[in-house]
Amino acid sequence: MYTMKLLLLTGMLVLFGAGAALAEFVEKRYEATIDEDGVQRVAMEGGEYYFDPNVVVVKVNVPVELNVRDTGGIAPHDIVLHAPEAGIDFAVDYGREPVTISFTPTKVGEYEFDCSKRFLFFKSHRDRGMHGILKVVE
Ligand SMILES: [Cu+2]
Repeated sequence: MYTMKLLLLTGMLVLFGAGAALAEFVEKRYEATIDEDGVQRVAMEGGEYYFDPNVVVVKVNVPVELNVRDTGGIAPHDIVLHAPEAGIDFAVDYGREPVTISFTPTKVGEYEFDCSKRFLFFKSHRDRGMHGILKVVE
């Protein structure tokens, strides 16, 4: 009986460990360049359950166009970033067709974005790995 309990406990620990490993944050970094028309364009994919890139570096006081699209999973996704003090404030749904989000960051700093979706009582998309950082630099 003791052995059974031990096996059960070990199994649960292994499952828990696998779940934690899935949510591990692996950095996919993109440093935006400024196009001839003075806009920094970033193409981003959001899917189950990641953003690619998930670390985006942009210059302060230069307009940004963030093009976000889904890769075609079943779950709907959005991208949310609330930093009005830095001129960045959006919450946008997107699908397979890319959606363009335009803003001009006005303050150097690191701003977190994520997907706010959650299905019923399951873990939120954020907890499953759908989050990232917008780094605004000089
Ligand atoms: Cu999502």
